[in-house]
Amino acid sequence: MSAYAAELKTTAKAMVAEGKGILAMDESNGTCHKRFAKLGIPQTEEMRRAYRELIVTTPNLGEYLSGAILYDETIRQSKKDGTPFIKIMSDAGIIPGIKLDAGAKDLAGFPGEKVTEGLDNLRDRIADYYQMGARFAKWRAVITIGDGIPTRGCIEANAHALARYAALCQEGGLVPIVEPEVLIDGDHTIERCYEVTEETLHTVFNQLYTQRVAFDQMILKPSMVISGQDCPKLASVDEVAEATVRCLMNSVPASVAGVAFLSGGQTFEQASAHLNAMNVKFGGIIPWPLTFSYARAIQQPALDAWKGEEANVPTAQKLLYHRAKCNGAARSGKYSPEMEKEIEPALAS
Ligand code: 5MM
Repeated sequence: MSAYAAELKTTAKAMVAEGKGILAMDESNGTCHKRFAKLGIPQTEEMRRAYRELIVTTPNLGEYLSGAILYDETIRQSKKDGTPFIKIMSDAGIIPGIKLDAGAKDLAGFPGEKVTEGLDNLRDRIADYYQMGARFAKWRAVITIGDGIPTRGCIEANAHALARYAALCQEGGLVPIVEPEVLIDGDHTIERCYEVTEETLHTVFNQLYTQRVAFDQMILKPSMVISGQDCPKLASVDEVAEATVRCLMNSVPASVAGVAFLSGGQTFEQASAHLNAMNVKFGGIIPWPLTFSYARAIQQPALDAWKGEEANVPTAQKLLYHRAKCNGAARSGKYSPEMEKEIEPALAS
């Protein structure tokens, strides 16, 4: 048992607190630059810092965010006046987390498939991040659906790495977010997504058990069971909610501290509606809190409005706060599409 077991349980519970969820703001520089490039924002360290300052200084964000996942560069950065981001977040009641994976790389011998790297030296990195103030971590594995894929080789390699990462996190005092993402890319049906997600989750939990990971001291960050984005027949909100909960019920141990979904390329309204439907329809029977750990589905409207201009910061912050609020409501089954109309008057004021 980890020397940190009691602290890990407390942190994990706080991460999935009622009405709150997690913001993923852990884009590596490459991903951040892709998003900046689309909007003509200069791809520099200072612009990355300014954007993350916009996020962490958004007033009252802690009302709806329990935590935020940072990137290595970001956890070391500060506001222009010198206040470290970690302090601003902690003062706002937002637990700092850190991305620990080194990205998904081609899996040797398995064309079209990836394995996530980053296990080398991980124990020492975890100790450093704990010292800096991080209290949870994230590792994302990527599973692609296509012709003849995913293979067992890919699913097992990723599940093993996720479990090794999670065990090291618990040893070092960080709650592991275990993120096996089944990509939305492709024309597959929701039924095919169900099969792949179920096989992936069974394999991941088998490996977590084998590596002696404590389920009540970890958070699962899965993708939803959803039609591929190019599928001719897209599943409805209720179908996604039903298939996702059925899949989790068949593969996730009841003692897992919480489930925080990724948005994976859904629109921000879809991401809120799907999470809400799961909590409304199944909140009474599921054993774990279901919340969000979205990146694009929270950040995108704010990034679009900011465009790299200081003058746009207040508008961007209102948009960010509003998306956090919508998803905080979805965490409790209290979101409605009507909430989307609240933002217009707020922007005018
Ligand atoms: C923020 O994006 C994360 C991946 O970053 P890199 O690819 O740059 O390492 C990603 O893991 C993210 O945290 C999750 O996929 C959730 O993001 P979405 O946008 O799918 O909600």
